[in-house]
Amino acid sequence: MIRTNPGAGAVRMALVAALLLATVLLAAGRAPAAARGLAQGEECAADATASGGSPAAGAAAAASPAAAAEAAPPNVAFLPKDVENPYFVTAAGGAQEAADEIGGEFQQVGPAAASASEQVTYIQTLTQQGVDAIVVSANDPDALAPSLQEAMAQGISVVSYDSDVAPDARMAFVNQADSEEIGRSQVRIMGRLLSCEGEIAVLSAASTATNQNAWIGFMEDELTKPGYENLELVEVVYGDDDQQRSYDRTVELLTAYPDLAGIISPTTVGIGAAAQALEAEGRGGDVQLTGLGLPNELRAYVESGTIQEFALWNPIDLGYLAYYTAAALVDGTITGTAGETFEAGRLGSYTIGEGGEIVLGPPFVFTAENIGEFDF
Ligand code: RAM
Repeated sequence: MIRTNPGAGAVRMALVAALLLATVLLAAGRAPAAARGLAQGEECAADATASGGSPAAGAAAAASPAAAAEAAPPNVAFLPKDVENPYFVTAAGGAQEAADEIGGEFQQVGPAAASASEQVTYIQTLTQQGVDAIVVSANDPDALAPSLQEAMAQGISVVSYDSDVAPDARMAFVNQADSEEIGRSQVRIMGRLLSCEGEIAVLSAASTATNQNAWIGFMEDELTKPGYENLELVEVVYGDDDQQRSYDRTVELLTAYPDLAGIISPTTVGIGAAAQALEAEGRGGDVQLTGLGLPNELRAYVESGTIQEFALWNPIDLGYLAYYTAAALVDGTITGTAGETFEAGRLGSYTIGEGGEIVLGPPFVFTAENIGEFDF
């Protein structure tokens, strides 16, 4: 369920509050987080399917020589949403790894805070420098389009990764996982944690972020399915992938919705800040928190019980695949047309899908049981 009308929502809020109060009284106190929710495999909506795959799985793929390795080494520039975000720092490690394999050049440039207008300036500078390829994660799909189109007109190959730009402003989009699967699985996790009942909020990144907005769209759609009648999305707030702003938005949510039962934060910066805020406010494990985060940043919150489950993919592999995609465009192995295939080093062969999209793999759910296996 999605709250659209604040008036009607207030009535529902009172009902949910009464229900929650009754639950609390019955339980004679707050139930320990681990005791709440449906078991793994049980879902709110009957048609839900489980997420699969492991983010480490790609590393085991047989190494095969990349077609790009035989051409002149490419000069590729990555332009993430912001260069301070640990997610993009991690992805850059994979891009550097690919560059080293191919013998190409790699640089990562970009704003210190998520800003579309600053990204435009970087695109213009990279165009003047005449790099072979720009690989960009967009803070805004449309604001970046004219400068990227200009770059392509100058012969530069443009790839989006993580957060897409308008389709006519790039040649290919390297998506970390299927957007629909990411969005729906976030709601499924929260539904399981809350036994399909309670008020939830979303703490997102920038309000113009292509990837988060696509995921939130699928979250909202998932919530309209039978089974989610009592799971109510009360508000979507934006922390702009800024630690302090995300922390403040979390505290504001707790004040605005005293009965808030859960927060979904589909951004690595947001979920970490929300976990910190929940613990500081004494609400860790009481308000359920899930989202998309880096295991190394969330380990302590999983151990303390503030986060039971969260999802992600391997960002190192994302950077690695995006570099190989750029190299394949530069050497002419691909043009970005659906059906074309190319080799991406240790990740193996990839085929370009509809709309020029290349999907790294399925999202993976991290829990207390498996988080120790991951180091990124
Ligand atoms: C943040 C960024 C990025 C997103 C991850 C999950 O680091 O917003 O775009 O993919 O979270």
